[in-house]
Amino acid sequence: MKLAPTRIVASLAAGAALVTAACAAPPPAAERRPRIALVMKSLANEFFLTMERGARDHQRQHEREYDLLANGIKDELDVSRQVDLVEQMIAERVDAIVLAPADSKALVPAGKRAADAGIVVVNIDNRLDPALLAERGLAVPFVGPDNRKGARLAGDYLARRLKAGDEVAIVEGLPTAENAVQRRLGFEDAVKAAGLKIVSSQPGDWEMAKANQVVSAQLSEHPALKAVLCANDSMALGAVAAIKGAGRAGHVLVVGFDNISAVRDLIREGRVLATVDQHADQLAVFGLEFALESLRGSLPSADRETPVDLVTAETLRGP
Ligand code: ALL
Repeated sequence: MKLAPTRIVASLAAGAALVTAACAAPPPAAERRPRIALVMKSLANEFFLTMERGARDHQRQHEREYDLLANGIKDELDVSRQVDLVEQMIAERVDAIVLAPADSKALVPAGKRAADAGIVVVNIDNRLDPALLAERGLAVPFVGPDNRKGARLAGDYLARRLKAGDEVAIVEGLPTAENAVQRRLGFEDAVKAAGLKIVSSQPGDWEMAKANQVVSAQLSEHPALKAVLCANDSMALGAVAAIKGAGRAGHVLVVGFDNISAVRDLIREGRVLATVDQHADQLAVFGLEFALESLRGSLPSADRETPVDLVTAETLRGP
C-alpha cells in the first residue's frame, strides 16, 4: 500500500509513540486504577445476571476509580470452578475480590490465599463460615442480607393464607451454603409461629430441575399438602411446574426468594404467592463500594446488612 507523505509522517509518529509507550515503565501503583474482581455463582440464574448488571452500571459511573472483572460459574454446584476463578484472580494480581461464595466452607482456603497475597477480600451474598474463618485467622467483612429475616417475611405472608395444622413442605438451597440454612430457619420460624405442619424439608440445591423432582415427590407423598416454601426463585419455578404437572394448580401455594422477572410474572398471574427481593443489583454495588473504601485505606471493619423486601401481587401493583 502506498501512503501519502503526510500519512507516512503520521504513522511514523504513531509508531514512535507506541515504541515509547511499550518501553516506558508501568505507571506507579498509586496512579493506576485498582482492579476489582467480582466472583459470582451460576450465571444461569437471573439473580446473578442482575447482580452483574448492577456492578457494571456502578463501574461505568465510577470509571475513573476502578476497573471491573466480572466472573461467574456455569451451574450452582460448580464449586471447584469457583475456587479456580479465585485462584485465577490471585494470579492476575487484582487489588480486590468481591466474592459471592457457592459454598460457605470450600471457598475459605482460596479467600485466605487471596488475603495473604495482599488482596482485599469482601464477602457478599452468602456468608463464609465464621468458625472456619476464625480457625484460618482470616477477617473478611460480610455484606449481605439477613436471610433468616427475609425468609420469615415470605413465610409469615404465606401463613396468613393457611390455618393451624395445614401441611407445608420446604425446598432448601444448597445445604453447604449458609444462606440456604438461614432461609430454612426463617421458613421454620414462620411455620412454627402459625402452627403449620412441615411434612417434608429437602434440598433442591438452588436448581429448578432438582426442585421440580423434589416437589413432584412431595406432592405424591402428601396429598393434603397446602404450600411449598422455596429458598430461591429458580426452585419456585420448578415447584410451580411440578404442581401443574400433578394437576394441583390452584391448590398448593408457592413462595420463593430473589424477585426474578419470571417469578414476578407468576405472582401477577396468581401462580406464586410471594417472593423476597434482596436487591441483587445493589448487593454487588455495596460490595464494590466496601472494597473501594478498603483500598482507600478507610477500613470499614464491621459487616454491612443489606435490605430484604417482601414482593406480592399488591406490592407489584403499587400504590
Ligand atoms: C444465593 C442467592 C440466591 C440465589 C442462589 C443461587 O447465594 O442469594 O438467592 O438464587 O445463590 O446460587
